[in-house]
Amino acid sequence: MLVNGGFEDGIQNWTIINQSGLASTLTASTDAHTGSGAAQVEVTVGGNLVKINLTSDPIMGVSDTNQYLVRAWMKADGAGKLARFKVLAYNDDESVKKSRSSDDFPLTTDYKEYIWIYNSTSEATKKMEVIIQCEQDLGVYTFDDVSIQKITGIANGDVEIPGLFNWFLTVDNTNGAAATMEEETSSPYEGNGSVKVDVTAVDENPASVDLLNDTKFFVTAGKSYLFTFYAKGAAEDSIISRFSTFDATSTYITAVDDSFELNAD
Ligand SMILES: [Ca+2]
Ligand SMILES: [Ca+2]
Repeated sequence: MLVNGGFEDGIQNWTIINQSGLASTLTASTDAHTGSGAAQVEVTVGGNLVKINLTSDPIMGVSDTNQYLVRAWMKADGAGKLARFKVLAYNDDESVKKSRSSDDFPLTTDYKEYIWIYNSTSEATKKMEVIIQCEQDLGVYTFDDVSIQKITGIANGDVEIPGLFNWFLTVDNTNGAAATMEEETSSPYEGNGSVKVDVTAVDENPASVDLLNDTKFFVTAGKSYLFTFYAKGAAEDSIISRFSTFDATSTYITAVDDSFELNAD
């Protein structure tokens, strides 16, 4: 969705906006993560994290409410210097409809990928911008491979985004159930990641330990939806899958359950 997010065309399609007396310069760099181009911002008057904005060209035709995955490879000339993501969504009359920001990321002096899920939960918007803010400290910040993509279906269903984004474990320990969740990289079905649930105490209720993906998307009554996953476990372990639906006010409507016996593969 972003044009020139990899900075292979220099700094085309990107603008640096300095506010309130702060100062920085944006230049093309060859210190790339991939390809041969990156973007470098040198902050010469800093002191406020939100006043210098590396801003993308507007993304037009964004017409629905969704979740978006924002990612970038970033580094700084000193460890601990901060950067964060921001998305601005606009009304038709160009006024800002919604502004949302990620947590602050302390950067390192080597390239590392930073990831944020932007929830476009407001009404539909026609235009939005992706911004990187990086101006608390003076110095040089380098960026490459900035992207934003709409999450369709179940977000992070393949568990390839590091950090178990979108996955939650809920444990009802009223009758003694206990379990933990962790990222498992040693034996994924595909790729590099999977999610492992370690049930350490059981009760008689299969709903006491729930592995939950929090993606919300629109479904249409009367249509069929295919819900698939890969799972393994110890002998005689069994699981129940559940696909839940809610109305527009997040009130629970119904759920479809299925049960499966697992094996070790
Ligand atoms: Ca590049
Ligand atoms: Ca995987």
